Amino acid sequence: MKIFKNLNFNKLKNGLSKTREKLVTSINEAVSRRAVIDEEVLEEIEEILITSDIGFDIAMNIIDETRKSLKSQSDRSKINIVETIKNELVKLLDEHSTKTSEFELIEKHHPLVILIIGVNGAGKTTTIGKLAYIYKKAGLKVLIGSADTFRAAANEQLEIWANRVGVDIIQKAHGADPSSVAFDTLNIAKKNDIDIVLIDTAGRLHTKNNLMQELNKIKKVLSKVIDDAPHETFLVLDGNTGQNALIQAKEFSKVTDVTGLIITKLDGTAKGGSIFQIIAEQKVPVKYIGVGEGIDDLQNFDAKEFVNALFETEPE
Ligand SMILES: Nc1nc2c(ncn2[C@@H]2O[C@H](COP(=O)(O)OP(=O)(O)OP(=O)(O)O)[C@@H](O)[C@H]2O)c(=O)[nH]1
Ligand SMILES: [Mg+2]
Repeated sequence: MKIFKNLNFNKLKNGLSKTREKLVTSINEAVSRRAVIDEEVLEEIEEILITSDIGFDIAMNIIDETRKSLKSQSDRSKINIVETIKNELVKLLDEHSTKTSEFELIEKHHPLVILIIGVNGAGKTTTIGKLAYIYKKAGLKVLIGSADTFRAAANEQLEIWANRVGVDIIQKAHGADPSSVAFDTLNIAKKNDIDIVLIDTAGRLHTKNNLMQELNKIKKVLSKVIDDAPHETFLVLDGNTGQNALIQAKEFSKVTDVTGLIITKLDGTAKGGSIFQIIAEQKVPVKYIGVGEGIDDLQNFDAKEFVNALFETEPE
């Protein structure tokens, strides 16, 4: 199976413009203001990193590593210090990345079942539409299960996406048991030789406890139909919420085994730096990032491409 990557460098670059303004522009200014790169510059950059949602510990760590790295190099040029910081950022993002894509996983699991979770408004439903588009474009047979039976308009919204992409959707009436939608979806997927199943879930129920219990129930039901399903549980986080996204990630991973993260709405925010903190704390790979509302605005996450796009360096 050919591994398919949805990655458009210019789109990524444009999507990250607000974060760039806050982070990279300040770093570049700090560097170009000085004739020599000394400790004072490093401290200034450290401060920029701390105030850019990257988080205190990570900022300190990056500057420490940069300091070390610069000591062992004779080149103390301005370009070199920015390159060193970029390398440290890539290292951090790469530390918990997985190299296995869904396209490899479907060789093992057929259908591959992906559960999409996250708080209300994070971008779950939109992301499912975009994922379905990516998978369909790659030639896979996709089925969507609409297990958000709580929000009145949820079915309709997901149906619009399914129609746009041209994939089938399984849904039940508003208020139906979400687990029964999940159950039906997997059975239908098995019968119809589906490659990938995407299950949408509610972001809000009556109480938070309810939501977590419901997710576990859905998982249990999925595993009744296919032993090891769900094979992936992607947590969708709104990149706009910065620190709040971190808290959500902690809450969800306490009760469920999150296998991948999807960070949405990076196009509308200057808080994109929080992605570094989320990865460092969660130790879970970021699979995709959302850089717009359009069908083609979900990008594969690649540490190097991300940092290059942030710093506007064209890829080699
Ligand atoms: N700009 C931008 N908007 C996005 C992105 N992803 C999602 N959105 C928007 O965020 C809003 C909420 O998205 P939904 O997909 O409905 O979120 P949800 O998690 O399914 O929400 P609930 O069903 O209420 O739990 C919509 O208006 C989307 O268009 C993104 O990457 N960029
Ligand atoms: Mg939704």
